[in-house]
Amino acid sequence: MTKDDLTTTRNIGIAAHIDAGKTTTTERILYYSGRVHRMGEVDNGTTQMDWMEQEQERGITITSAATYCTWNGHSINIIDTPGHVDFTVEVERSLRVLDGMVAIFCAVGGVQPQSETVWRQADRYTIPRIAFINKMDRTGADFFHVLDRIRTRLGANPVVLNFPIGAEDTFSGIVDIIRQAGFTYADDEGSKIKQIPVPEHLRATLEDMRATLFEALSDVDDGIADKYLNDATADITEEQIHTALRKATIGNKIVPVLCGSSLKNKGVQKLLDAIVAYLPSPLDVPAVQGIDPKTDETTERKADAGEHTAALAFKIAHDPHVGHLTYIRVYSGCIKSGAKVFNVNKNTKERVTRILRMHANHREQLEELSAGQLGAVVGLKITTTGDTLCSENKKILLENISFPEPVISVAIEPKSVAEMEKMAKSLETLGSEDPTFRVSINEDTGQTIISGMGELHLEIITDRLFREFGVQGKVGRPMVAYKETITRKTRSEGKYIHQTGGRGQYGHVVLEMEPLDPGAGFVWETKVGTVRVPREYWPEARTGVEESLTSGPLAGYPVIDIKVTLVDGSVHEEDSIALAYRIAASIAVRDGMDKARPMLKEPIMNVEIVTPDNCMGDVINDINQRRGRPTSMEPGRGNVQVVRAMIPLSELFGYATDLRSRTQGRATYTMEFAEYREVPEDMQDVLLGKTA
Ligand SMILES: Nc1nc2c(ncn2[C@@H]2O[C@H](COP(=O)(O)OP(=O)(O)OP(=O)(O)O)[C@@H](O)[C@H]2O)c(=O)[nH]1
Ligand SMILES: [Mg+2]
Repeated sequence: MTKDDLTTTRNIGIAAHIDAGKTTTTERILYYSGRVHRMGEVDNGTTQMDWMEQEQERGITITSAATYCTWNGHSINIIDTPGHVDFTVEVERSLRVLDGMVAIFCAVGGVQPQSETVWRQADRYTIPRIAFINKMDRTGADFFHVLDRIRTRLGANPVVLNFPIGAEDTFSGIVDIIRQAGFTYADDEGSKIKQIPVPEHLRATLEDMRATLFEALSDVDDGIADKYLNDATADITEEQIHTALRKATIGNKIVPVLCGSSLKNKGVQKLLDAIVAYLPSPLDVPAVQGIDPKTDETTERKADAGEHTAALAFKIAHDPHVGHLTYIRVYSGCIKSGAKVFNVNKNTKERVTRILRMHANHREQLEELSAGQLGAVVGLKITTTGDTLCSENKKILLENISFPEPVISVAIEPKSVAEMEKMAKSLETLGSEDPTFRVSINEDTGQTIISGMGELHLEIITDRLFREFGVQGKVGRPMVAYKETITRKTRSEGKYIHQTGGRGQYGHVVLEMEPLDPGAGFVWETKVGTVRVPREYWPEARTGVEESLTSGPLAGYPVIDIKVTLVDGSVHEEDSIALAYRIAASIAVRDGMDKARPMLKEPIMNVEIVTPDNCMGDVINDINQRRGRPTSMEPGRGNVQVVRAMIPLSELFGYATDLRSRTQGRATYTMEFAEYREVPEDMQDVLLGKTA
């Protein structure tokens, strides 16, 4: 890829709340760009992007799908992500490797909870973005209300580039602020666009919006600032506006806002124009940073095909035709078909046998992938999600992708003993695709337990297990995935001395354990001299600690939010060996746990309920009954209230049905994981079987 090719490349993600219209918009993008010749519809299961059986049946996206198109001489790689909160990991890993994002909002629903979540994710990765207010044709559509919510709820600086002519069933086109013209659609397909003068009643709005635009651009462009302050905005050229908009968007100073109705084929071409005009190319984003594993120092790689190779594996999938696929983003250098790459995390080389450009579940063979490109490779067997691939003679370790802990589990039982092996193998395959899915064995009952992000997540996994992998078995009822933690700081000692004839085994450590704030996970520190405990045994001690923490003292749940410090220990001149330090550390943990007052922790969910005014009292009472705590209430649009609350997940099973019957089906809710919090003592006793 030449520099010119990179300048005209866009790697973008489409993210939003469930049902906002991401997939529909992507399908329209593919159609208008000439990539496909028939529009796919979510509602009759004919989309290119939602190709999994489960996706087509349910009309929702489950796994992010990559595709590719060209527009105005630019190549656009697009990842369509799912909106359902159970699959948020798909958004996380996509944003990690993309340069820009299109956030889609429903013109009726506005800034819904999951739109806020993906917005915060994009903030974390400082990803420049465009907002597209979709569904302008729906009853209740209100462009300016959503615009206001983007400003207030997301704290963004939205700058309108086009606004609707009409709304709901009179939505007929858009006013382009920059060109100061209206555009309407002469056919249902939205391909024949007609330019019209701006309707008289929208002229004042146009002037307002232009003033806001120039004010925002004045911050990044002195030329525009000058003309704006001197009332000479008529002299500002379209070219100047585009340049300043691009700069401001890439600098994350503003968010361009567009509108349309993807389903009714309006506004999508303008969105494509904006993607090309304002979202960054791989050359516009900062060089990727990583660690040089030799020196532990920060280093970087520029988006340049001539540099040493650096790429990140962000997704594993199993394709029925080509088998194990590893999706990668190449940041620098180039990866060639048939060549070997070095996996830094696994410290080994692997051969890339084929390179593919994916279009949902179709593929096109490529000879190489170079800096700034996304693609899928075949042949990598041990590479997992988050691993760095690079040149062996110039290594770099890119930051891994972080994934949330599963909060819910179910037991699954194969129909017969013969099915057991098949099930275990299939679960392993599913687990390698999905880092938020875990498999474990309950030590007491011998049952296989699968854990994940929510009921839907586990439902899809078991459905795939039965249908795609042909396993026969049954699924238990969902259970909360509890965790354990400690509440008191302790110091404990572990000694492992083993004498058997020849050389003995000696390991000795002293550990300090202390509780951390919710969400902190596991932190390890070493505060010991290398004479007391030689450096080579430190990683062993850590491994021993981590292994012991996978099963807590109360009921065998993983221990979280804990800091363990190696503070002391000793060596034996002849007998000290690595393994003994690992065992000593686990003895110290086991011993320390009991003194550290362990507690159970349970997942707490952020729940947002949209309820009719007159059901509000009932809804709040019910939240309290469920050990929940309302955190805010505000009037929504129409006669509804938006109630936010934090409620333990264990109290939310069956909530959908309950809420429906309480409000005659008029309230809706969404929830997402907030944090793990200690279980009240009396409940804990019940859970641990201490009281009847
Ligand atoms: N009225 C109207 N409906 C739309 C529009 N865009 C999409 N829809 C409908 O909204 C529903 C959801 O559309 P999708 O494109 O699947 O939404 P999504 O954001 O991909 O949903 P998830 O991937 O499941 O999060 C479907 O029934 C679409 O037909 C629109 O512009 N107007
Ligand atoms: Mg979708």
